[in-house]
Amino acid sequence: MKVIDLRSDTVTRPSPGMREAIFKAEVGDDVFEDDPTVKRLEEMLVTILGKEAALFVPSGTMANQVAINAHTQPGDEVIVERDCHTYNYEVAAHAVLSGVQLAALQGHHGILTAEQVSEAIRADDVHLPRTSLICLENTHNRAGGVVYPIEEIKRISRLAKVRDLRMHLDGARLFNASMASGIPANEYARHFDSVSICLSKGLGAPVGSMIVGQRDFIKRCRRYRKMYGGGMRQVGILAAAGIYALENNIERLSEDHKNARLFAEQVSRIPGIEIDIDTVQTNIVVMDIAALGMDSFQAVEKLQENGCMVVVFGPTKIRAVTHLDVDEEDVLEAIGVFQKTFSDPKL
Ligand code: TLP
Repeated sequence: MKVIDLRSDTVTRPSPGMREAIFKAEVGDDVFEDDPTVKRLEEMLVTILGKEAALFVPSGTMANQVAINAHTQPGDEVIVERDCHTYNYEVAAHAVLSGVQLAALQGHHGILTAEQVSEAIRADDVHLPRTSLICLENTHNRAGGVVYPIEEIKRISRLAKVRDLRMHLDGARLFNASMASGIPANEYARHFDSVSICLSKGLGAPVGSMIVGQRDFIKRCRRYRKMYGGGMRQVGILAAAGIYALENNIERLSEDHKNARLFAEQVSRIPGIEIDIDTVQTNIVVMDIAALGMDSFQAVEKLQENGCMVVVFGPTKIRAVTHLDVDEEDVLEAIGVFQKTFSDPKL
């Protein structure tokens, strides 16, 4: 039986063109900084995002964690949104590896306002942790792929400058935000000291994330990457996939967005499934299935039996993500699986 895999945009497999680029990659030892393909990828990101330097790392989690460490001192506090990836899905690495605590503020659809951030900045007092960093996420995964409004980013960034705080962007899906809003990725990046992006999500590379920022910051990141075991050797074979992804797979993200919209519009018509259509701005669809009278684990299991894989996203929430290995026909099939699974009165 064919199974449509909508668990994440991380599930894509390298295309023949990407595999050819991997096959042909020139390599060197990247810990000695002499892998020419890694250098080329890093230079590409520097140009695309308009920063001084870039670093190739194995994962989005490592990118965020290395950046947090390079921006902070142990005992600092980092302002984040409650539903962000760093707070929820990075195994509390910030606490273990950087010795910082997070001030996790509740946003609206993952978006914090400058006023909320301002209120959370600690006063200079002997009892209190020192606020040193603000991390935002664009697009916001748990909120359903929501694009961070650029005006709010500008307001928060102005506040950060006045209060002498650093700004990091978890831009795992920054190119999705850019394609959806029409705002160039470097226009988002401009307002942050550092940005992480993932090559292995919607862009379709098998492995890899990048951090960009100022030269001295990236130098510190390079040390933490090594410390975390992320110094890689002939990794040009993976960087080649990243270059291919940047050259070929950014523009097409809008197809994923169209497919997510189609999926959300049809699936939201199924009685018992709630989707906040306003949040479906990119390639992620979060569904609340409380009214179906089953928990999300049961729902995911039944969907898989019928031919569609999605993930549990909370006790009554499930998530579907469109990506470059599913086309409109697959999405129509997935909609059919949902209709069949949840319209059965004997559920
Ligand atoms: N997200 C994964 C899961 O971990 C939830 C997914 O399937 O969406 N930032 C954001 C916003 C992310 O969504 C993710 C991965 C990461 C960072 C971490 O990237 P990796 O998986 O490469 O460590």
